[in-house]
Amino acid sequence: MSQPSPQLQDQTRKLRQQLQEAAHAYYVLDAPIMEDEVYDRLYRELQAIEQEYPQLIAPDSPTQRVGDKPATQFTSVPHNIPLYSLDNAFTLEEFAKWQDRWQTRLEQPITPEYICELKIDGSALALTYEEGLLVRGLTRGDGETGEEITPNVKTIRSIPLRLQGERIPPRVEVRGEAFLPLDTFERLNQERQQNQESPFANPRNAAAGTLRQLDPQIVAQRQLRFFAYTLYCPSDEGDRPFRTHQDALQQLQDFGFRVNPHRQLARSIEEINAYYEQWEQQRRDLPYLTDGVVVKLNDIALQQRLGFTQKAPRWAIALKYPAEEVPTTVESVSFQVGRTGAVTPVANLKPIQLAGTTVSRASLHNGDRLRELDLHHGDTVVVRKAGEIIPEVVRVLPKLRPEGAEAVKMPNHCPECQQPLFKPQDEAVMRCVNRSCPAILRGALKHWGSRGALDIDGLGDKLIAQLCDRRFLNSLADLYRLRAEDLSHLERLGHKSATKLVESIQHSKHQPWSRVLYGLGIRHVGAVNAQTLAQAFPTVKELAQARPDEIAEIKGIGPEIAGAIAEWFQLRANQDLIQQLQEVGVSLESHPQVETAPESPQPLAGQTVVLTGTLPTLSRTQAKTLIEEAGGKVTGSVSSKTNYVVVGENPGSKQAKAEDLGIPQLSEAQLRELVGLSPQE
Ligand code: 0OW
Repeated sequence: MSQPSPQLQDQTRKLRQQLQEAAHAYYVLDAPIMEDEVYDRLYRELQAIEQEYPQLIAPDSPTQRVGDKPATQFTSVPHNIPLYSLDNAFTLEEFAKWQDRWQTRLEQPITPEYICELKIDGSALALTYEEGLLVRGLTRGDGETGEEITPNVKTIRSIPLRLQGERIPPRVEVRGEAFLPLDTFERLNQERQQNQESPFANPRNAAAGTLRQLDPQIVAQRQLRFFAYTLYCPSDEGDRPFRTHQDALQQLQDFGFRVNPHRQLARSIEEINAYYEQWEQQRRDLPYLTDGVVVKLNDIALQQRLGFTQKAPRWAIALKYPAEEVPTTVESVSFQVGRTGAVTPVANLKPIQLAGTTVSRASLHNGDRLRELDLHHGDTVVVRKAGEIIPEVVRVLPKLRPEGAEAVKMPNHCPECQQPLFKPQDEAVMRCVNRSCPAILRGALKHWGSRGALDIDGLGDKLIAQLCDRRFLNSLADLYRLRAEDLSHLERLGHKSATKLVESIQHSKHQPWSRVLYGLGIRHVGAVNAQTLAQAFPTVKELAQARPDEIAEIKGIGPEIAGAIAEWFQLRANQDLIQQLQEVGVSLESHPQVETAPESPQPLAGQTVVLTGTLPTLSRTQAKTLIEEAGGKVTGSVSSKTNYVVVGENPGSKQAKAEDLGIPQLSEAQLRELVGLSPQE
């Protein structure tokens, strides 16, 4: 390896210094000192030198932030110092009680000095620095152990790779909140929806999900940010060598961390309340989500005297903002028909701002809910979004009902095909059962072409709607009769893309039998069950002729699913469909050499989910099936390995554990969203 000259070594050090200062100014101080293109040019210059002289690469070089190989998994590591959660107060009375609690632990009452901070709604991180260098980053996990995600943490520009300043202690532990700015969150969800991936429910889930990405390149694209709020400098004399929390925050800033600038001292409940109320409004202008304020005793010695309960410090409390509930009027109610024919009422609202997003529609779930609410046309309703992506109507304000308003009723006939609707006795949903209903056909085509099924590139929603509206398609089989010349005059589809689409459709004839089976959209037969069934019944004939009890014997397929499958094959319309698909050359049997697992990552691949409480429409079996079909695993207890907790009515202690561990919670509707089902399929 050729040796770099002393001049080159000096130039490289200066270049690195310049880039670090520019990045610090941009990502930590929010005060750029260099144009992006100048930064990029200097960055490439440094990259070129490091490529030629690898011995000049320093661990804190900006080029070392994004690793190139994805991890295969994360290891759980015990925290050097546990990460605590925070007790919550929702009213000033509760805050006063908290204050009394810690006051009574002291020999005599003191006049406290508090420090107030915004409570960032993100995902907590624990960082370890040795000799000033970032050596480890852990997720919060259960507070005792976290997952080691150092390569991902290094991609977060507002986290210094090396501590700045003089007299750096040998060991430094930093805690803070990683978060996604709201505009990044919105953009990310738009991308996900375009790629037919389920949107993140909220910025907190998005941050937690991003931090647990195996590939640091993906994490780097997400542009996570970080606010530090706790500093330990472990040494023989203890680990908090500063008198107040305010000094600690200043020291964090001097080390090069981003610390939330809206912190403020307070000496009375009135001052705390003023801060709480000020930010209840002002936080809407912030580029990140907050869900409350954190009030801490400023004096470190007092913090150490008071110590911790089993899960939280006695010297800090979170004053939470109520889940966002905003009134608005229902301008109209539309009835959506999903792929399975389920009819879902949706309220079209006068647009409102809700938890950082504009909301103009809210799901009314089903007919039972509609009757419960006793919704009338033009009603004023309260809409809530306590962290869910799907806002929901919480209650109606009947006193504001317009004179003579009509109650909103579920239609008796399908709004799409006018056929009568059915309400299966054990279900809350109304269903259209007309197989050639345009909505069902559109849903069936969308599902058939989706990534986990026949994976037909270019068969998007708009094109499907056009093809159905113009009667090009009356069944799935018609897809295989399409010719490029039929399509090229459709808007937004030139001859080239029409040819490509037809090729992609024709190619899909040879997809594995398990994908075809999944693509048929039989209730409860998702990608996982389709794999199992395709192995047990290698041809459609064998599956169609199998008795329910034979199907039920297959591992992982219960009697409920077996019944749904047998019923599906008994329907005349489905037998015709199978025959038509065979006529147009779609293979409905296993080809051993191509049988592969669905490449497209299933929405819950590798994720562990816990169910708690009674879900509005899904039984435990159904919910379990839904999760397993999406590649997830259902377990009985919440731990740091749990990725999601699905919360129904009267949830047990599992929900509290999830809160403690900062594990994202899902409503049933949200679970459906995550696995790509419409709210009522
Ligand atoms: N989310 C926050 C925040 C904060 C810690 C210190 C000891 C216990 C809590 O903005 N500003 N300050 C703290 O202080 N914690 C915060 O978030 C915590 C992390 C885990 C649960 C809460 O989200």
